[in-house]
Amino acid sequence: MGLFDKKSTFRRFVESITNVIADNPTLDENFMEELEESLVMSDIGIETSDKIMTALKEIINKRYITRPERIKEELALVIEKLMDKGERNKLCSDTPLVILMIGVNGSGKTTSIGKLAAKLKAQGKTVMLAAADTFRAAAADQLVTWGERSGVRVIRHEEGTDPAAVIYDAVQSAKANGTDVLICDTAGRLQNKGNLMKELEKMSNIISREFPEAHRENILVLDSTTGKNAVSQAKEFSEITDVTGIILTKLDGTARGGISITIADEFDLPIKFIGMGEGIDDLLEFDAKQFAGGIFDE
Ligand SMILES: Nc1nc2c(ncn2[C@@H]2O[C@H](COP(=O)(O)OP(=O)(O)O)[C@@H](O)[C@H]2O)c(=O)[nH]1
Ligand SMILES: [Mg+2]
Repeated sequence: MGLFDKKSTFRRFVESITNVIADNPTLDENFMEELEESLVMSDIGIETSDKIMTALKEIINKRYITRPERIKEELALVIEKLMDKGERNKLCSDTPLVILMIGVNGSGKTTSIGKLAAKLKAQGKTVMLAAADTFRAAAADQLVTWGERSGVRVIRHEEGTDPAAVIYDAVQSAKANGTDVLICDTAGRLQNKGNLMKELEKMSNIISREFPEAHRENILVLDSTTGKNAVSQAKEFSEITDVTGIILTKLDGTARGGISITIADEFDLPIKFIGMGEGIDDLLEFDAKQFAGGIFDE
């Protein structure tokens, strides 16, 4: 089996392009119009669809492509290019590293932290988690469970305490222990944008002040099943903080895979990992070539 479940992630997209090819014997204007329509109907934003079409037309002209069947292959290459952000697609490998995990409730932050902790540990790194989503006790409990599963320490406080205080303690502990990677869980209450911005800023300032030698990542977690909402969250979070990368979750349970292309292109945000399930091994490093190639993989 390939990267994606053929019944879900890119089903709609692939089916509609297959139909356009079947309905059009030649690569004429009609073909191009129907193709563009397919892109837009598959959760790919207008701007990004435009860009894809322009690139495709260029390739068709340059290489004298005449057979519609060739389009899938070329389309995959265009998508790969849009999503490939080079080194930025990789998680910073320098240590010490502090990762602030941000995103709205339910997007998959805590789960992704658990999976990432296990992955980093398997690479031989020492990892610590900070339960700075102090809004609900259940959130910290959930992180502790993941900590036990992957065998990493979790710093937590009482429910309702200042999340910045958790960050402060976690940073001191990470420094004292020479921890390679500290991953901080946060509460993503986007409905109070001003407050959230202040909270994130405060946490960020504490890390910079107390741990200036640490490398930093601010990773935004987006639930791909929410479609256009994920796109608007990418916009809103990039406005309130410096997002260094994306984890796109639940690609296993959606037919809206097209959203990934829009997010990567429209905001120039590198996808670093994709979530393909709820299990500890279901977080995959993003690779543009493998990803785009996987779309049309039979
Ligand atoms: N199918 C699937 N479910 C996921 C994935 N990532 C997270 N989830 C589920 O989404 C729900 C919310 O995740 P959680 O980590 O609690 O989100 P948070 O509120 O952002 O911390 C949980 O039921 C997770 O098991 C994924 O990649 N695939
Ligand atoms: Mg959580």
